[in-house]
Amino acid sequence: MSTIERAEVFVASPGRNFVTLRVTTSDGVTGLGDATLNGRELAVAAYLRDHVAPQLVGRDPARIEDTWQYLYRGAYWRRGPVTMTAIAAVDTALWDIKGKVAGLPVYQLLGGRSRDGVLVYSHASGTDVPALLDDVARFREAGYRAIRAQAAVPGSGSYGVRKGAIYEPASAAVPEEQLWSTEAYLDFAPTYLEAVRERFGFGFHLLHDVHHRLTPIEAARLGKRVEDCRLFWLEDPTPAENQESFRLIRQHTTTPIAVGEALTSIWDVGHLITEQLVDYVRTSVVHAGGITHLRRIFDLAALHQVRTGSHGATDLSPVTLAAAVHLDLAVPNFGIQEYMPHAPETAEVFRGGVRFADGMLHPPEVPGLGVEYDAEAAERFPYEPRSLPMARRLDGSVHDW
Ligand code: GCO
Ligand code: MG
Repeated sequence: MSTIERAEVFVASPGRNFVTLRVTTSDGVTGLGDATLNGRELAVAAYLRDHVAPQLVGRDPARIEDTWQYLYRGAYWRRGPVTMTAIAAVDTALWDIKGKVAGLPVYQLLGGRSRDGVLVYSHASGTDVPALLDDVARFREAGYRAIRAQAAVPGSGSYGVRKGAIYEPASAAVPEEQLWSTEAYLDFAPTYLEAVRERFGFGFHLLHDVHHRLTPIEAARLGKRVEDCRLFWLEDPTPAENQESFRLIRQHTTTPIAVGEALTSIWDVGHLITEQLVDYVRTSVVHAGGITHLRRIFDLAALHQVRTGSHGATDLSPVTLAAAVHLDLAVPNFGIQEYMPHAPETAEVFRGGVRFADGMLHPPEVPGLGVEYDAEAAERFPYEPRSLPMARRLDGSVHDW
């Protein structure tokens, strides 16, 4: 029997920080898993190195479900982003190994294709409305069929607006403090979403991310106000610790709602799904326990007419993106996949990966996930401490970023 011989953890910053797990079997087969938790990278690296890797050695790499249960139930302590990201990395690496051993791309192991390609959306943004409109035009020309639009709120801070070519919110070792005014945002955001529809029409999907900034009643007001923009979704309108709070938004608007990029388990989204309080679930391979657990969430969602819309910002590595596309291709209730191209340096370390064409992503047609890690090249990009920003209201109190 083949056994797990090594589980190595790499931390490097090719364009941004990534934590990567590489599992090697006694037959010399390797599998990769992404373990990146933005701004908390070293916590997951230590969890993997100190607690998980020693328990993997000698185990059967083919027993994916059993390993998931062993790491989840066997640890006694449950859920949470650090634990679930570490479990995700192991799970993803084992799916990669299973695909390589079988000689099949991972989507074939998940039931095969349900569609020809994976519809993606990318991020258009601007420091003002004209800059946003130029950016939307650029994404339209590049062939995107779905575009998220964000503009900086005048006189108040923002989120989701690119500073350079790549969107990268983790800006400094100590969190940068940004200002926030809900009133200014609620007055301004609908005007630029309307400006996008006025200039470019309705021949593509338009999305918008609220980034947990509103209360349920404020979110209800926004959703109602932008109904004529026919958004594909309004994302994270309010924090989701209290899943029941989405019912109030639902009662007031037909604008579809997406939630889940910061949630890590089926229990964090179960009520949202079974009560049909959202339309899209945004949990990801890397932060929600790997392919095994995400598939479980997506299957629950399918029973309740909730579609998928996984997180795919640049802090999710090319390994996660590939794993996401394999799963997106297979599940019946796929909705859309977030996609932001990585920095050029990222491709010097992560070789291979997904292919973009005509607004869709396609998986690598090779055994496994189709991404390899160049550990030697990674040494040229040492880890840099970076945190996500935080937000304060105009009176100085802390708000949700
Ligand atoms: C998105 C997200 C990101 C996150 C980031 C956090 O919708 O893509 O909101 O911009 O803030 O990925 O790590
Ligand atoms: Mg988001």
